[in-house]
Amino acid sequence: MTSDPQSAAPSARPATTPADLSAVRFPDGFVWGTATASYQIEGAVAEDGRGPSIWDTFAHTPGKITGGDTGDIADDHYHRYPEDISLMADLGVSHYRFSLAWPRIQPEGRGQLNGAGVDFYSRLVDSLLERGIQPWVTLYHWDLPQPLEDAGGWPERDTAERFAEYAAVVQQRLGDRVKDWTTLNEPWCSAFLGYASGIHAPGRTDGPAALRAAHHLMLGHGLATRALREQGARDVGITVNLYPVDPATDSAADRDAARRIDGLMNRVFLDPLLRGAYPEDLLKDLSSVTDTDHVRDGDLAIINTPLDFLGVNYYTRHVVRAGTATGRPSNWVGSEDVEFVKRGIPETAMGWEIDPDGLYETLTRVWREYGPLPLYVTENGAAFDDRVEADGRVRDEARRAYLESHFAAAHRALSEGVDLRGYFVWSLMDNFEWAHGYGKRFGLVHVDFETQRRTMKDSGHWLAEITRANGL
Ligand code: IFM
Repeated sequence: MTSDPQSAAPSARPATTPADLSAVRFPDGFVWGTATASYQIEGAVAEDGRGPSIWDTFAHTPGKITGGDTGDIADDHYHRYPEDISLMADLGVSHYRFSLAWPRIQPEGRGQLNGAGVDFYSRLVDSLLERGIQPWVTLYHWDLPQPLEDAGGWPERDTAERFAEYAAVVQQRLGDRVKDWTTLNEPWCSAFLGYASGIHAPGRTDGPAALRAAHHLMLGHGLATRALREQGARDVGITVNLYPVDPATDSAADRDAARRIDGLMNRVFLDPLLRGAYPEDLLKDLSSVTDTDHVRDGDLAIINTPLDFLGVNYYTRHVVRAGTATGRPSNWVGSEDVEFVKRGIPETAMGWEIDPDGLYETLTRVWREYGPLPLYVTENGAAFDDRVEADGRVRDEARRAYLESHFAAAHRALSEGVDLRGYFVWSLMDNFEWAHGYGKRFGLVHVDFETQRRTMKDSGHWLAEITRANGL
């Protein structure tokens, strides 16, 4: 997830933490987890028959990633997963959300299975279960097999069909032990960062292609959901990254800018997934950009296949105003003129404003406008400039405070009736933060990328108390 905020400041909204934290208790059975993604942690990109993904190609293209970093080694999780599972056990989490590298399982993105790739995930799942940690599998967290991109990628309908086939074979191999499935992680990023602004793989800058990609990602989700269930899966959902979008002022132009960005960010996915239709106003906004010939009869019914849960990833809020287009490639297809405004409130190392109220608003909005349906926070967390001090500790007080305020915000939504079932912290450990490389540390566990030494941060020790107490 990446925003493109610009300067200046409307009235700042303070990040709030409730006075009485001891009242924050979560229901019995509440899921506490940590999350990661394959390309961000695994490394071993050419081992045991794994094929190249679009992220291998992109990261090896000069100028795309800060410092020229790549995921070639990453956290070397492919070899060190037993140690990483021990760290999860220390955190006391009940669940681990991770993604499968499609090119490890189907190097060509179709047909022939790579047995060694499946075996890796099978070992990982078994090892988690041995430690009493439930695997929560995301099928796609952005590492499309390169041969599928060479054939046109997500803007092509065929990719959605290949994705459903892949989902079915994975359920056949792992479905005896994996209960919870997420089809896609953050299709907004795949579509708009990947095909519109091009700051993520595959790095294309083609607005209409991004809109076709968004549709085919959702179609792939719907087809995969049906394929998983036909093979016996019971708990299937999708994860979307949602932001409240506020106008910078009450002017009609700023309010319209907020409506348009909300359409392109949130409702473009929520409406088809949960209502079976694209928002009318969004279609109107986009009518001069593209036609809808790629949307075939029956697609929206497939996309609208009932979900067992919705995963929500939350990091910050957008504040926007009407402005002028820069002419540079933009995530905001058809609304390139909208400017993103900073409010002058504290930020993380990503430059994302810290706004726990936005999590409360996001969860209650989904519940009010699209629910009722079970929700999980499938990602929330923060990057800060952490370092291991001479005494071996990582004093990441800012991350603890960030998580505490967001847990409290989620609890507030829960206490108002939202069916929130769990919370996954992003991330288990520092990892490859996409176009930012290794410079942005989101982990509860610090990783020294020279030595691969792992160090539990203070926030990790604190989280272990939260998971034990099931409250703050
Ligand atoms: O690292 C990413 C993750 O892959 C998807 N959600 C947002 C995280 C932080 O940017």
